[in-house]
Amino acid sequence: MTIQDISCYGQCSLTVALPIISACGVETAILPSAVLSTHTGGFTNFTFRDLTDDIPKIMEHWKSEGIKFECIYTGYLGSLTQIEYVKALFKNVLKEGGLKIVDPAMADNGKLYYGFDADFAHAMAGLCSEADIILPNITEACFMCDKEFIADHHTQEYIDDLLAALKNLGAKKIVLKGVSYEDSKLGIIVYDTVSGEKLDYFNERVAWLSHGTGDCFAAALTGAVLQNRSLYDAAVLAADFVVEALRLTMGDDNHRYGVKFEKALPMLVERLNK
Ligand code: PXL
Repeated sequence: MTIQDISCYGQCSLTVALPIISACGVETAILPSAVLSTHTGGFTNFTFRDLTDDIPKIMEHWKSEGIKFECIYTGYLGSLTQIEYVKALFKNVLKEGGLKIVDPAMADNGKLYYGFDADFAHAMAGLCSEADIILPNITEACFMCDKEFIADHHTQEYIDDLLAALKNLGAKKIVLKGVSYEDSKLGIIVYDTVSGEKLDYFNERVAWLSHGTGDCFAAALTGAVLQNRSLYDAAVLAADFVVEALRLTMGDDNHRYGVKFEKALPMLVERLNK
C-alpha cells in the first residue's frame, strides 16, 4: 500500500507509483493524502484538497475488513497530522514483519518544497526512525539531521557524517540519493546500519533536471524489493530506470514537469524478469 498525494498533472507521487509498482508485477493499494491539480514545483495557483480527515476513516474500514499489507511505502505527505496517521497505519494495517519504506519526499536542491518548514522536516525524521528503509536525497537528509547542505563535490567525510546522522534517527537501511564526488557522476549509497555494510553505485550525470525522479526511484525500488531483490540490486535497478527516463525526456523543454517514465517501463520490466 502506498500513501502519497495525487497530483492530477505533473507525473509524480501516486500517478507514477501505481503504474511503476504494478509494472513490477506487484499489487498496489493506494491511500491518497491529498488531491492537487498539479504538483507544487514550477506551477502556481494549483488546487490542494487535503484528505487528512479521510485517512483514519479509511484505516478503520480496512481494519474492520481485516485488510493488512505486506509493505507500506510512504511518499509526499501533506501535514504533521498525516505523519502521525502514517504511524497508526504502520501499527494497524501492516502485517506482522511487514516492510516500512519511507521516502521523505519534501525537499530537493537545498530547498524544502512549497508549504513545508523545519518542524515538518523534524517530524519526518521521526517517521524515518520507525522505517525499515528510508530514501532521502542529500537535501532531505540535511533538513532532517540539521546538517549543512552541499550540492556536489562531496567529500567522503561529508557523506559519512550524513549517513551517521541518518543512522542516529533509527532507520535500519538507508539509501542516500544525489551523492556526487566528481562532476560527471551522480549516485547513491546503500547503507545497512545493522551490518555496517555501505555500497555505492554511480551513473554518468544526465544534464537534465526534473520533478518526480525521486518518486520514480522509490516506486521502482519498492517494486523490485517486493520481487525479492536485495536492497542494493533494487536500488541499482531503480537508479538505472530513472537515468533511462531522464534520457528519454532530455531536450523536451515542454516536459520539464516530470520524466517520461512510461517509455522506460519496458527496460525496468525486462531487467526485473531476467
Ligand atoms: O515529487 C515529489 C512531489 C510529490 N507531490 C507533490 C509535489 C512534489 C514535488 O514538488 O509538489 C504535490
